[in-house]
Amino acid sequence: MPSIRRSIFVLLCLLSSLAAAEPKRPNIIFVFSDDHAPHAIGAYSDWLKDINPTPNIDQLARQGMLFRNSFCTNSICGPSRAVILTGKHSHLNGFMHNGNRFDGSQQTFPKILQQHGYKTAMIGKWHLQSDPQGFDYWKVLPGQGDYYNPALLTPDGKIQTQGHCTEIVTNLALAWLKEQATAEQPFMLMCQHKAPHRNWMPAPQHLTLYDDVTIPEPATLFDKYEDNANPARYQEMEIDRHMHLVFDLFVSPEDDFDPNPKQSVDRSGFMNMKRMTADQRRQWDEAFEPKNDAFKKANLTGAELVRWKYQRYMKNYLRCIKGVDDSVGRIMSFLQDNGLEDNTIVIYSSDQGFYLGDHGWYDKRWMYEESLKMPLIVKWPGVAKAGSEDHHLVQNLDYAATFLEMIGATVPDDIQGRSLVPLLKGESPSDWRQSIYYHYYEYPSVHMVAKHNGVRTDRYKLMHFYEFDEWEFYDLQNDPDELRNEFQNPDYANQIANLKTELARLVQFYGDDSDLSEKDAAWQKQYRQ
Ligand code: SGN
Ligand code: CA
Repeated sequence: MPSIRRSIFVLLCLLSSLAAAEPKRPNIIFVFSDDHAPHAIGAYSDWLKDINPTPNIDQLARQGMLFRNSFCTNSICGPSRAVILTGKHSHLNGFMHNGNRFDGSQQTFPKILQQHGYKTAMIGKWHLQSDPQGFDYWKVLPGQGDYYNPALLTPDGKIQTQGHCTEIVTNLALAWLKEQATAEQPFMLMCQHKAPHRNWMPAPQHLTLYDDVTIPEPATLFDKYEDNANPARYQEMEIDRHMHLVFDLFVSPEDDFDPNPKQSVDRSGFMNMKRMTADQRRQWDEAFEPKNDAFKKANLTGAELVRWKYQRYMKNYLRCIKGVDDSVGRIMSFLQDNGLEDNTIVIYSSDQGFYLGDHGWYDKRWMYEESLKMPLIVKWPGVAKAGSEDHHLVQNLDYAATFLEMIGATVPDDIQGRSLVPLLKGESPSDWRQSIYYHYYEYPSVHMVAKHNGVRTDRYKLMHFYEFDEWEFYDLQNDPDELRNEFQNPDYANQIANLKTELARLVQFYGDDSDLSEKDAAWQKQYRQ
C-alpha cells in the first residue's frame, strides 16, 4: 500500500476505534403525572409517612437528585406541558390556558432530539389539542382521557383499549422500550400518566387500599381566607362548597344522579363508570358500596362532612398515585433487567402541584406554594449524586434546555429556560436566577381563580390579581402556610417595593406582552355576586 494511502487507512482505523470508545449518549425517560403534588411524595415530605405513598419514587430520589425549589410558570395542565416542550413561557409558546391549541409546528425539544439522532416516543396524557409532532411513536389520550378503558389517539386514528389507564400507559411504554433495548440509537420516552387527576378513579387492585387508615388533615383545612385579597374568597374549589359527593366522590352514582346539577361540575368520572366492563363495575361497587352505606347512615353535616369528604378524596387520590408509583417501579425493573440502568436518565415530575385540603381546597391554578411547586427528581447515573438535594430556584421552563444539554446538543438562543445540568453535577453557578416569574391566565373558568402574575424569591412572594388590582405579599420564612398577607404591613414596605420592581423587570425580561390591565367595575361586579 503506498504510504499516503496507508496513513489514511491508519487514520480511519484510529477514528473508528475512537468513535467506538466514545460513551453512548444517554437515554432519557421522562415519567410525568398529572396533578401529583410534591407533598404527596414520601421523598419530599414525611407528612404521609405512615401511609408510605410512593416507595418507588422515593427509591428514585435515593438514587438521584431531588429539587426542593422546583416550580411551574403557570399552574395548569396544557400550559405546563407546552412550557416543557418549548422551554418558553406561555405567552410565547401560545398555549396560555387549557382550551388553546398548541402550535405543533414550533420548535420543541423532542424535535431537536430527533435531529440529533434520538428515537422519541410520547405515550399517555398530552392535552394540547393538536397532534403530537417530533415523535417517532405516539399514542395519546384524547383530551383529559378516561381512567377506565380509555381510547387512545394514534397517527393511524383512534383505538380502544381495555383496562386501567395507568397500567395501559405503562404497558405501552414498556413495549416501546423493549424495542429500543437492543437498538444502537439512543432514545427519549415521555411516559405521561393521567393519574392522579380529578375525578380520582383508582385501579381495581387499589380500590380498598388505605381503607383502615385515617389520612392526617392539613393545618389549613378550615381556612377562612381572612387575610387574603378578594380572589381567594370567590374561587370555586372548596372541599366544603364545591367538591361534589357524586361526581367527585362516587357516593351512589346512579340513584343520586341529578341531571341538572347546580354546581359547576364536570361529569367525566360519572360518565366513565358507564364505560366500565361488568367485572370492573362489580369490583368498584363491592369496594365502595359498604363505605357509601355507612356514610349515608352517619348523616354528617358541617365540619364532620368536610372531614369525611377530605378522607374519601385523599384516599382515592393516593390510590391513583399508588398506580403511578407502581409504574415507576416497573420501569426501573425493566431498565435493570435489560442492562439499560447505567445509561438511562430517569426523571419524575408532574405538571403542577395540587391542594390536598390545604386552604380547604382541591385543584391548583394559584401561585400559592402547594400548586406552584412541582416534583422534580432526576436519576442520572455517574452525574447526579445519589440521594442529593438541590435548592436553587428551578422551573419547568428549564427542562427543554436541560434535555438538550444532557444529550450534548446546543441550546437555541430563543429558549428562555436554563439548563439544570450544572446543578445536576452539584455545581452552584454564581449567576443563577434569584427569582422566578409566574403568570396564570384562565379566568373566568372552572374553579374561578382570577388571573394573576407574580414573583417568588427564596423567601418572599408577591402576587398581583391585576384584573381586580389586588395584591398579596407573603414572607415564606415566617409564614410558610401563607396565612398572613403582609401587603399592607409597613414593616415590609421595602421588600414589597423591591419585589414590585423585580416583577416589572421579569415581565420585560421574558417579554410578557399580554394584557395586564385592570378591568372596569361593571366587569368585576359580575364575578363578585
Ligand atoms: C377538568 C376538571 C377540573 C380541572 C380542569 C383542568 N374537572 O375540568 O377540576 O381543574 O379539568 O385540569 S373534571 O371533573 O373533569 O375532573 S387540567 O389538569 O387539565 O389542567
Ligand atoms: Ca394537571
